[in-house]
Amino acid sequence: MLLRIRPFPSFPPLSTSFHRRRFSASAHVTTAASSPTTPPPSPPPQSAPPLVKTALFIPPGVAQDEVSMDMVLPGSNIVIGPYAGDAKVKSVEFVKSSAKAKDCPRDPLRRPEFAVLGRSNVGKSSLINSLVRKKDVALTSKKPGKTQLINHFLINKSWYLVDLPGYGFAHAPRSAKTDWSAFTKGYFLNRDSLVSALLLIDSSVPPQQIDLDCANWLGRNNIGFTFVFTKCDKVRATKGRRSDDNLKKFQDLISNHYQEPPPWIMTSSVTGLGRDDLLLHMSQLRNYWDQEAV
Ligand SMILES: Nc1nc2c(ncn2[C@@H]2O[C@H](COP(=O)(O)OP(=O)(O)OP(=O)(O)O)[C@@H](O)[C@H]2O)c(=O)[nH]1
Ligand SMILES: [Mg+2]
Repeated sequence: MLLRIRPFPSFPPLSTSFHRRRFSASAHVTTAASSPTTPPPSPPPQSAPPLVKTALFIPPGVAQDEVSMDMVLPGSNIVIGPYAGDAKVKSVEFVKSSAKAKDCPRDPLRRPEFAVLGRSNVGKSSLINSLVRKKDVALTSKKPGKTQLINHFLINKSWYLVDLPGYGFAHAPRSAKTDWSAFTKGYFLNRDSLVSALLLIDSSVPPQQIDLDCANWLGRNNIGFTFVFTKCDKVRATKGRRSDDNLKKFQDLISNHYQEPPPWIMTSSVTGLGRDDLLLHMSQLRNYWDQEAV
């Protein structure tokens, strides 16, 4: 069963409230976890909205009023709950490259899978290598369009990571352009072992409409996803285009579109930022899916 995130049908104008709400939420929920010597923060005004409910991703098995900040993964809005389990990657095997959705592995065990998608060059293959702690399990390149097929990797003989071709790189050579609509959409619409997508967003560039369109398409088709911000090591690297500014702008853009906030997490395949936390988040999605699938 997919963890469904319900989008609103279209994107309203940009709002700047998301970060304020999120950090207020943090202060609010910290109350539950404060030590006895710490003076409690003043209570929110009576009219304050239920902040925790609107900003954090609260997984199955966690009641909203039991959330405390020590349950939130660093650099993310993701609360960790009782379904989180062993997240260590012990083995990885390349299984198959498929040119069409219908050629993807048919697994009699129906082992769960996570699809990694995003614009060309966003860092999909690099993220997979980072998650499995190997340099070249998935092939990476400075040139966009390196991944042209749907590539399945089996992790710990129990679940799959799927590397998908990128979308939307206008300057890619013709040979590197993939008809993402016909190709990858077919995968998403027909893969009943898909637990969730990881939608990668390049934090080193300002928000791109095509990423918002992709998120909206997933939402409209009831495909659960996590926003994974990549290249977060590039914070402050480029003048006027800081990663954390880009990230905030992106979150502002999406903040009003979801009844339940989608999970998001900051990562870097260069420094390993977010790697273990993302694996932990995936373990809770997977374990919940396993239980529901019985
Ligand atoms: N600084 C930095 N560079 C990164 C990171 N992740 C990926 N890159 C670089 O970005 C480029 C593209 O990475 P890939 O992993 O091949 O990107 P992709 O999304 O798989 O690209 P396609 O297969 O073409 O769609 C490479 O030069 C990587 O070294 C990161 O976290 N930080
Ligand atoms: Mg790739």
